[in-house]
Amino acid sequence: MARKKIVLIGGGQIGGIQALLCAQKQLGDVVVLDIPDAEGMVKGKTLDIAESTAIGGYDCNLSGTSNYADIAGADVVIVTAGLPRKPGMTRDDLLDVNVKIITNVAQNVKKYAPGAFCVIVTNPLDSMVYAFRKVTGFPKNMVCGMAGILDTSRFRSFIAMELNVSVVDVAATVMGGHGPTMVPLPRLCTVGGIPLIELMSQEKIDAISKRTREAGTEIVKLLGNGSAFFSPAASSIVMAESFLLDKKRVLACAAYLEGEYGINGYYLGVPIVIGAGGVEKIVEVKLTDDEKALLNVSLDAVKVAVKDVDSRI
Ligand code: A3D
Repeated sequence: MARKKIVLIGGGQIGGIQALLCAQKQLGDVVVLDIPDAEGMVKGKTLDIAESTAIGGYDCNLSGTSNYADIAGADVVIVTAGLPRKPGMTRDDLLDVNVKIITNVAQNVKKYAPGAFCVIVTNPLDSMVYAFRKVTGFPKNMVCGMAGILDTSRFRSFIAMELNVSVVDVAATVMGGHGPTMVPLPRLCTVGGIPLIELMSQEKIDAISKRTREAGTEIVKLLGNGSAFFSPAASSIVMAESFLLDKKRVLACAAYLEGEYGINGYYLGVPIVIGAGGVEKIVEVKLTDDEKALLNVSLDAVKVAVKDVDSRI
């Protein structure tokens, strides 16, 4: 069987780690595409990773390019092209610049890799994945956004740290838009099969939910220049892996909703199943009235950004 082809559009902080993870997991051959000014940078990064494969014993060809013809035949396209946040910025502050970048990327992916499973990572996430799909017109099962896996991973990590238990045993989901209105769902969280609410005080749970909502900003402040990249890279590669290996993982991602959760025509973070068919299923959880209200607040925030996108493309 021929190797799969994974295309990473944007070879910056996240793109570089994604390329390394693809090689280490031997998911397929990797092409990293960036703007012409950054072509040397992506050629250098991919060559550097290629020179590490002998040490790890990973069979993977890697290349860097600024030529979209090189993405032809991609099985997976992951997009991080765009600006990241700086301290003091919200994700929505990026919309103006990033919507232009996503439009350009989407036009080229449509032309050169129309059969790919596309994962968008560029912020503001929920409106950028919407923009990408609007420009490409790709089927909804082939375009989704990475955010919920990261938000859920942050939530799970904080719970594991607090309880001093293995993070592997913490199962959870965070829904909604990727921003301060995201919706951690402690009611659905379990630790080794035991409901979290039986193991932790409500105050602690509230504090961890708040830290989760602000986790991206916490990293932006600490780094001082740019935003999180290790965990976003790992989160997006999980999605590619589930597609390429038909794992059918249940993962919180931004999916296009057409009636699910009473929402129509927007991308929002919900649990989905990713397999060889792309987004194979949207899992509908029965939410309490309070949880539904929080999800709707989050949707309202996404709607504002989507309206902005619609006025531009
Ligand atoms: P950075 O290191 O700046 O890399 C972005 C790369 O995109 C750079 O190498 C640019 O040269 C490249 N680029 C810019 N314009 C184009 C274009 N038109 N075509 C191709 N490449 C282009 O940023 P990063 O890797 O840290 O972050 C990338 C994006 O991911 C940003 O928008 C972040 O806000 C976003 N992000 C999202 C999450 C989510 O959870 C959704 C988390 C962290 C970062």
